[in-house]
Amino acid sequence: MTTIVTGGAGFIGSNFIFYMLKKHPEERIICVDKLTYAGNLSTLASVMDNPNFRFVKADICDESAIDQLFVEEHPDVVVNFAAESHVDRSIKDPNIFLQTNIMGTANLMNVARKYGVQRFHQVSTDEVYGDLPLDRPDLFFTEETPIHTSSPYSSSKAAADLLVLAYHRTYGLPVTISRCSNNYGSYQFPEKLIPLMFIDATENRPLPVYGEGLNVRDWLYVEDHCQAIDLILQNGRVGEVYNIGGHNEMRNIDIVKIICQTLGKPESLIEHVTDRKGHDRRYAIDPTKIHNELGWLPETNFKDGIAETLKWYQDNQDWWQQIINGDYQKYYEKMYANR
Ligand code: NAD
Ligand code: TDX
Repeated sequence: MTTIVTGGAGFIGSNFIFYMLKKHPEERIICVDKLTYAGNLSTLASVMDNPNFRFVKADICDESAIDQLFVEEHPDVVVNFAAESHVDRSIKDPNIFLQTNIMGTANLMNVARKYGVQRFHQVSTDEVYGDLPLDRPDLFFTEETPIHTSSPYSSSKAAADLLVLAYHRTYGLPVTISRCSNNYGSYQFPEKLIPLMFIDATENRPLPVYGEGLNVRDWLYVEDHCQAIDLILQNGRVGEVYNIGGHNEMRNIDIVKIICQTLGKPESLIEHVTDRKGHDRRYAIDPTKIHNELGWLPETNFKDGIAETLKWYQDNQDWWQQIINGDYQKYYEKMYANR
């Protein structure tokens, strides 16, 4: 069995590669990654010498590179993590999101159709459902919830999902889609809430909470997401969408306070800044389908997962120092100055 994992030098893709090489050591994994600002080859250092692993630097939009790879590797499965993934960047500059997230997915599927695969799995997001009101804790996203996006990022992911389903219906491509809630864990790029607040707090800088900080996200430990995708690859029904989430809703402000407490930093570092444009209020996944059909349940509770994650960032300063010493400072200036 040979699986192509796109975007494997990023946060969730790298964790998925580690998970798969450990869980299925007999299977071959080919990581395809363009190494954008979010991709980091050092993340994959521990598996580079594994004979069942190969890294290929390529853009998923590059038809000839992807075609050539299929000729060389005859993959059975494609798992598409590669994407522009940060909502704030999509608000500043949407175009690359349309290119990678929509055209890149179409390009991968065109090549997969040409050579044939057992499965094309699209890693999607709960953000395609839009948001839920804060005063209706009884409402959740199911797989039947209409697509109703807010940001250029979520719209590009929704467009890709529709294309994936169309390739199944029109061409019979054997697809599955997973729509997961917010992930946290090791190797997450520090533009996202938890690692960003960890680094700012560590360096005694202001913690920029958007608006009142009352927006709610449904947090899932990254390894639980990886396990769910593995189950979908093994036993998921072709043509189906599976929501992934662990009923762990938290307000942003409470996450930031946990980070302050864990690091022994004062909450006076918290600074309420101008809200994100079009900011989704609440995400909350109903994971009944994946639980009933595939027996999936998250294994890591938030208390343990966040402690583990913050410890990982404390123990792996080299990993994030390398990032914040590069273009990251310019990004931070652009995104947070005068906010
Ligand atoms: P990330 O930004 O950390 O990693 C994305 C990776 O894709 C990087 O390694 C980058 O170099 C690579 N990439 C970008 N454009 C590429 C291209 N054109 N060709 C090849 N590689 C390219 O993202 P992440 O947080 O790991 O998210 C992975 C996937 O999971 C995305 O599809 C995202 O939409 C989805 N998702 C993320 C979350 C979350 O909480 N982070 C939740 C649900 C779904
Ligand atoms: O500096 C910040 N201050 C702040 O208050 C940042 C970076 C974020 N926030 C808020 C905005 C959100 O309500 O924290 C919440 C989480 O923000 P992000 O980490 O940017 O994640 P989110 O926008 O919820 O999207 C994430 O989950 C779904 C991933 O980035 C997406 O790729 C995924 O699809």
